[in-house]
Amino acid sequence: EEQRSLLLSSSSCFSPPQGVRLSYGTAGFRADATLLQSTVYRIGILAALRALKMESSVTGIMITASHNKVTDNGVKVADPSGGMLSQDWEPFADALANAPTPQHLLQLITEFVKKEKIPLEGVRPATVLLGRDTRPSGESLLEAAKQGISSILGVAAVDMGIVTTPQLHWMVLARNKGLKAHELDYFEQLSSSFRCLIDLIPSEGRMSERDLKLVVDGANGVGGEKLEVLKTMLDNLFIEVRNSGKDEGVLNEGVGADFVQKEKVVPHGFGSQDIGLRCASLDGDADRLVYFCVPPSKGCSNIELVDGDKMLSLFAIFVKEQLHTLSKEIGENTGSNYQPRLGVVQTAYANGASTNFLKKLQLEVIFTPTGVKYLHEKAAEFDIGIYFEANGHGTILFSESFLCWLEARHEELSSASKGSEQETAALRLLAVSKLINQAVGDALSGLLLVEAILQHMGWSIHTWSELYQDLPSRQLKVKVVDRTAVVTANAERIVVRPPGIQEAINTETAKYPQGRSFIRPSGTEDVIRVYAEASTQEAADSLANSVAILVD
Ligand code: NG1
Ligand code: ZN
Repeated sequence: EEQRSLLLSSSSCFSPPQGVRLSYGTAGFRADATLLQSTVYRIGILAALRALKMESSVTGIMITASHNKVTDNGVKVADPSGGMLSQDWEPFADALANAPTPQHLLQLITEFVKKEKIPLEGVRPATVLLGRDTRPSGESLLEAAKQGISSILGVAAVDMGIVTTPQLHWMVLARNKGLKAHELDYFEQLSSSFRCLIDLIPSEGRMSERDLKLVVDGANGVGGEKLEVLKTMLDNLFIEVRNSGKDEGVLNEGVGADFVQKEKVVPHGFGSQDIGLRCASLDGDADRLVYFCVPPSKGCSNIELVDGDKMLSLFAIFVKEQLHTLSKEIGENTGSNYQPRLGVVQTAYANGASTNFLKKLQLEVIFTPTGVKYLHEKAAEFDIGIYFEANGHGTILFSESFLCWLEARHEELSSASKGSEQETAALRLLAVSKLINQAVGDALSGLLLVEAILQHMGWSIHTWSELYQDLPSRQLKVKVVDRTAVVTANAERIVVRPPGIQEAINTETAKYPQGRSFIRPSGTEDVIRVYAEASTQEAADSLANSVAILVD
């Protein structure tokens, strides 16, 4: 009864916006910030219930609209695992967001609590961690989330302040493992595992000071701010942060990983003074990362882009090399028969050249639909699963059982053959598992891993970039009345509805050497996305255009 009246009174302060239907898409709810008060309040309730349902654990709420414009905002929930909200709760999120009145809302909650058997009374207190990016609207939305959380008895909200999306997910995971989970602990873990990887580099590989310089575009968001702190804890890497959000620049405007990857031009604040330097770009909430080089001459405006596919390739090469070393025999010791399963996960947007490259490395390549939650889920099926979206979101997942085995193997090796290449390889893999965020893709930890591997290999960004040549590609979007009319299969690579379209796409594609094209409804915008690649840019553009006409 107390619970009922608490919910009724708090929800009466948050009426949903008129005439808009919100849906929990691939990245939570996103909309113009002025429309989100009631949604965020209701997600506060959901995150609190989720924490109770999962045996009074810790869940999280992140308020961000990532790479979208500064006036937008959004909200997503982190599950106790640190990953995205379990997909079977998404319909409940939709229903909550769209409930027209407090009475409807209360009824929905009552039914859901009953159906899911969520313990409301006599339970251990649960916690929801709250974070937000630098958007001005974040402050009041965070208040709304707090109101939602505290309208569920037995659940406390803890405000982590302005953090990157991956930091918030990391904190949720760390808290549920019973570990220290403050921002300083995060920085400490990243910087110490980075140092460990650097210390394990064979001495002949050391780079010159100039090669240790990296210029980072912070998208005028939270990532730049955090990197300014993190970089002071690093030796052997000299980071200059631009677009850190401290000066004039606007969040994501002409800057950031999404802009750089889609437009293939240098972000604001970069220019001819950076020719020859290694540059990287974060997105607005620092869960995406791309690398790039400023073009050598004025006439050529296209940057040399090193995207998520190439990060995946770099990580895969390094991990594979360590696994190989680890499996080598040492003298009489036959090593171990255990063969860890390494797999890589991509989406249809992965450049075809990257998929070929990975297959040539004899890696198991799996495809999933767009959306981190799908990639993450697949990667978690391997002992070591590496996933990346072409746009720069990705990470490496290590299974618990593999890490246990690796710890034990390392113990064994360090007593039998300390300093052997096998022992060093085990140490490297352990360090990678600590450096790379196990909850979600993380631009800051990804960046440190890239830097450590480049130093290990003694590679410049060009050597890395030249692992393979990207096929020219083009992305278009087509506004449609009803994007749900397009239904896809086979990890979005085939259209099954409306009938006939796939055949027409096939006919167009067949006209182009190395042609590949697909369409899918966006999960975050009201559009159909068109993707095409072919052997030349002109061909990719022309294929994309003719497929777009089929959609219209
Ligand atoms: P949609 O709108 O479903 O294409 C976009 C990105 C995804 C992912 C989500 C969430 C592309 C083609 N799609 O999804 O990769 O990042 O946003 O932010 O980049
Ligand atoms: Zn993002």
